[in-house]
Amino acid sequence: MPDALGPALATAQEPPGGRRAPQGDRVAPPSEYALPPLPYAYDALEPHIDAQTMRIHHDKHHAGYVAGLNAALKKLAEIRSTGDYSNIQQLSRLLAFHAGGYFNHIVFWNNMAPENKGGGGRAQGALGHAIARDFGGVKKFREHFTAAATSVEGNGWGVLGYHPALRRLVVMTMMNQQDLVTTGLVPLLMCDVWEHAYYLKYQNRRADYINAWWNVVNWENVQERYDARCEARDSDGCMASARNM
Ligand code: MN3
Repeated sequence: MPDALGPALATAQEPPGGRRAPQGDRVAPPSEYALPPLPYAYDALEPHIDAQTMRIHHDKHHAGYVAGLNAALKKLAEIRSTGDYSNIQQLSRLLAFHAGGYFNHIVFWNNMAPENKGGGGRAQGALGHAIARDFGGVKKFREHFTAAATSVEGNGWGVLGYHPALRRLVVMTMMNQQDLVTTGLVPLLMCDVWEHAYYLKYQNRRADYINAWWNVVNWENVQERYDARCEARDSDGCMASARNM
């Protein structure tokens, strides 16, 4: 075999997402997540949010989500090595819950600043323009967001987000904290596990369906989605700003 084909063959046999060198500004995840400090003093948001609330919220609740996220990731690594997936349902739920808690609060803390020292006022520039375009003005946006956030049943969040597929700002709510779609998750690979997606052929054997589905996953498309969607988001600052918070 000619030498010239060597590298091409090696590339073709490389597992998807495999041993390639880090590219561009993609940053490897930390081995353990840490609780970021508040970007201001505990009492900086007084009188609107009191210092004791901030102290407990950050030092106890947010810290708890960070610990939970690290514990879930560690446990998942363990079960991958043992191959015992009997707790996968609970661990998947815990990972989503604590990852949501970890990330949402980083956004939340950075979304706030002391009144008249960055807090208050209104959106300016391109964001202000987009709010006017997508909500009919700042007042309408504020009413909409307030009503939506107020209406959340039980624990949850109100969210203003940019939806990359809709290419517009949207207000969404989420119950609890693990519905990452509403905070801007960019889907790269999805498998429909509604019964309508497999029942006629596989009946109740969902695992058989998913095992078969892996044979038709278009990894080139998955990679293209990653490159296009995530790089585009980097260029408009969404992911870059999240990393820097
Ligand atoms: Mn909270």
